[in-house]
Amino acid sequence: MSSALKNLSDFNHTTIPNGAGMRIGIVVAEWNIEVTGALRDGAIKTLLDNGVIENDIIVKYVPGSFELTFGAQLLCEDKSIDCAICLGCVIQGETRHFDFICDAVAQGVTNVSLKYNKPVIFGLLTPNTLQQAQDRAGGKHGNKGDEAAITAIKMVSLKKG
Ligand code: DLZ
Repeated sequence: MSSALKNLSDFNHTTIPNGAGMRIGIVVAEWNIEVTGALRDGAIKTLLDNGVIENDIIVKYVPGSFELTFGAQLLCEDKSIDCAICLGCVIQGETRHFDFICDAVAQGVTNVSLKYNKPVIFGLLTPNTLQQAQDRAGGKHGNKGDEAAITAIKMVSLKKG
């Protein structure tokens, strides 16, 4: 996996805009909540560390990753929200469920983003094992929630110009 070569929480190589004044929605899948809760916590801490204030972080929950894009759509309908971050974890199983969910989320994130002209961030872990997920949710490869938060700030800054 490419993220094994990169720490998802290492942003030393990049300039991060200040997030003050940005209003960020986060939608969290409840499936694999021990992983997605860690992604959420990482994202919130990273937003706060980079200037977003607590009142401007709106967290919503959906049952599973398949529902992330509808959650993102609800957040994007709110004119005060600049960006939606989708956080989920789909672990490869023995059936094709994995492929259907991952494909639907990837396509749905793109569709919602273009429909509302707002950044929608793809914070979906797609590991083969729970251990690989934990390694990327505050473990040895960092936290994809941190990466999603930095991407959100950068994309809102890009849009605001
Ligand atoms: C059904 C299902 C399965 C098998 N696996 C996962 C998973 O690994 N991660 C996840 O976020 N959600 C999973 N789900 C639930 C679906 O995302 C969805 O909530 C249900 O199919 C209901 O639409």
